[in-house]
Amino acid sequence: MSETIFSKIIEGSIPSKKVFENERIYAFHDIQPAAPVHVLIVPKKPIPSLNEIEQADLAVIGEIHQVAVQLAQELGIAESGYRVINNCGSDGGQTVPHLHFHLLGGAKLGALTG
Ligand code: DGP
Repeated sequence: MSETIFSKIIEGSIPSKKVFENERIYAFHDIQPAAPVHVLIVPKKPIPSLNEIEQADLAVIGEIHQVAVQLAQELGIAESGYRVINNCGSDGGQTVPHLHFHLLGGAKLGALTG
Protein backbone atom coordinates (compact mmCIF):
# COMPACT_ATOMS: atom_id res chain seq x y z
CA MET A 1 0.00 0.00 0.00
CA SER A 2 1.34 3.45 -0.84
CA GLU A 3 1.97 5.77 2.09
CA THR A 4 0.34 9.19 1.79
CA ILE A 5 0.26 12.17 4.12
CA PHE A 6 -3.16 10.99 5.29
CA SER A 7 -1.78 7.57 6.29
CA LYS A 8 0.79 9.41 8.41
CA ILE A 9 -1.93 11.60 9.95
CA ILE A 10 -4.04 8.51 10.73
CA GLU A 11 -1.12 6.69 12.37
CA GLY A 12 -0.18 9.86 14.28
CA SER A 13 3.29 10.51 12.89
CA ILE A 14 2.00 13.82 11.46
CA PRO A 15 -0.14 15.88 13.87
CA SER A 16 -3.72 16.84 13.06
CA LYS A 17 -6.71 18.44 14.75
CA LYS A 18 -8.81 15.30 15.13
CA VAL A 19 -12.57 15.61 15.43
CA PHE A 20 -13.57 11.94 15.11
CA GLU A 21 -12.00 8.49 15.08
CA ASN A 22 -13.19 4.91 15.18
CA GLU A 23 -11.73 1.63 13.84
CA ARG A 24 -12.55 2.51 10.24
CA ILE A 25 -12.62 6.30 9.96
CA TYR A 26 -10.49 9.32 10.93
CA ALA A 27 -11.64 12.95 10.62
CA PHE A 28 -9.68 16.14 11.15
CA HIS A 29 -9.65 19.85 10.30
CA ASP A 30 -8.28 20.70 6.86
CA ILE A 31 -4.96 22.60 7.01
CA GLN A 32 -6.14 24.98 4.25
CA PRO A 33 -9.78 25.65 5.16
CA ALA A 34 -11.99 26.71 2.27
CA ALA A 35 -14.89 27.56 4.63
CA PRO A 36 -15.26 28.42 8.34
CA VAL A 37 -15.82 24.69 8.97
CA HIS A 38 -13.70 22.42 6.77
CA VAL A 39 -13.16 18.88 7.94
CA LEU A 40 -11.72 15.91 6.06
CA ILE A 41 -13.33 12.51 6.68
CA VAL A 42 -11.06 9.66 5.66
CA PRO A 43 -11.36 5.87 5.64
CA LYS A 44 -8.37 4.35 7.41
CA LYS A 45 -8.05 1.89 4.55
CA PRO A 46 -5.77 3.62 2.01
CA ILE A 47 -8.10 3.55 -0.99
CA PRO A 48 -6.45 5.83 -3.60
CA SER A 49 -9.64 7.43 -4.93
CA LEU A 50 -13.33 6.85 -5.57
CA ASN A 51 -12.30 5.02 -8.75
CA GLU A 52 -10.80 2.19 -6.69
CA ILE A 53 -13.67 1.46 -4.31
CA GLU A 54 -14.73 -2.15 -4.05
CA GLN A 55 -17.96 -3.78 -2.92
CA ALA A 56 -16.44 -4.28 0.52
CA ASP A 57 -15.82 -0.52 0.86
CA LEU A 58 -19.46 0.52 0.41
CA ALA A 59 -20.26 0.21 4.12
CA VAL A 60 -17.48 2.56 5.20
CA ILE A 61 -18.44 5.09 2.55
CA GLY A 62 -21.97 5.07 3.93
CA GLU A 63 -20.61 5.37 7.45
CA ILE A 64 -18.48 8.36 6.40
CA HIS A 65 -21.68 10.18 5.44
CA GLN A 66 -23.22 9.24 8.79
CA VAL A 67 -20.11 10.70 10.48
CA ALA A 68 -20.47 13.84 8.33
CA VAL A 69 -24.00 14.36 9.68
CA GLN A 70 -22.80 13.78 13.25
CA LEU A 71 -19.91 16.22 12.83
CA ALA A 72 -22.17 18.81 11.17
CA GLN A 73 -24.36 18.65 14.28
CA GLU A 74 -21.40 18.82 16.67
CA LEU A 75 -19.76 21.68 14.77
CA GLY A 76 -23.01 23.69 14.62
CA ILE A 77 -23.63 23.69 10.86
CA ALA A 78 -26.35 21.06 10.54
CA GLU A 79 -29.27 23.50 10.62
CA SER A 80 -27.76 26.16 8.34
CA GLY A 81 -26.52 23.58 5.86
CA TYR A 82 -23.30 22.18 4.57
CA ARG A 83 -21.66 20.38 1.68
CA VAL A 84 -19.94 16.97 1.48
CA ILE A 85 -17.54 16.71 -1.46
CA ASN A 86 -15.22 14.14 -2.93
CA ASN A 87 -12.62 15.25 -5.45
CA CYS A 88 -11.63 12.37 -7.73
CA GLY A 89 -8.53 12.42 -9.88
CA SER A 90 -6.62 15.25 -11.49
CA ASP A 91 -9.50 17.03 -13.22
CA GLY A 92 -11.60 16.59 -10.08
CA GLY A 93 -9.00 18.48 -8.07
CA GLN A 94 -7.77 15.57 -5.96
CA THR A 95 -4.31 16.30 -4.56
CA VAL A 96 -3.91 13.55 -1.95
CA PRO A 97 -4.27 9.99 -3.34
CA HIS A 98 -6.10 8.61 -0.30
CA LEU A 99 -9.90 8.72 -0.56
CA HIS A 100 -11.38 11.54 1.52
CA PHE A 101 -14.56 13.56 1.81
CA HIS A 102 -14.64 17.29 2.56
CA LEU A 103 -17.27 18.57 5.02
CA LEU A 104 -17.71 22.30 4.39
CA GLY A 105 -19.99 24.81 6.08
CA GLY A 106 -20.33 27.77 8.39
CA ALA A 107 -21.02 30.26 5.58
CA LYS A 108 -23.08 30.50 2.41
CA LEU A 109 -21.08 28.37 0.00
CA GLY A 110 -20.53 29.41 -3.61
CA ALA A 111 -22.15 27.64 -6.52
CA LEU A 112 -20.33 24.60 -7.87
CA THR A 113 -18.49 25.40 -11.08
CA GLY A 114 -17.28 23.15 -13.79
P1 DGP B 1 -8.10 17.22 -2.25
O1 DGP B 1 -7.68 18.45 -3.01
O2 DGP B 1 -9.56 16.86 -2.44
O3 DGP B 1 -7.17 16.05 -2.49
O4 DGP B 1 -7.97 17.64 -0.73
C1 DGP B 1 -6.81 17.50 0.02
C2 DGP B 1 -6.94 18.39 1.22
O5 DGP B 1 -5.98 17.97 2.17
C3 DGP B 1 -6.66 19.87 0.95
O6 DGP B 1 -7.85 20.63 1.21
C4 DGP B 1 -5.57 20.25 1.93
C5 DGP B 1 -5.56 19.08 2.91
N1 DGP B 1 -4.25 18.75 3.43
C6 DGP B 1 -3.13 18.45 2.72
N2 DGP B 1 -2.11 18.18 3.55
C7 DGP B 1 -2.61 18.28 4.82
C8 DGP B 1 -2.03 18.11 6.11
O7 DGP B 1 -0.87 17.79 6.28
N3 DGP B 1 -2.86 18.31 7.17
C9 DGP B 1 -4.18 18.65 7.03
N4 DGP B 1 -4.88 18.82 8.15
N5 DGP B 1 -4.74 18.82 5.83
C10 DGP B 1 -3.97 18.64 4.74
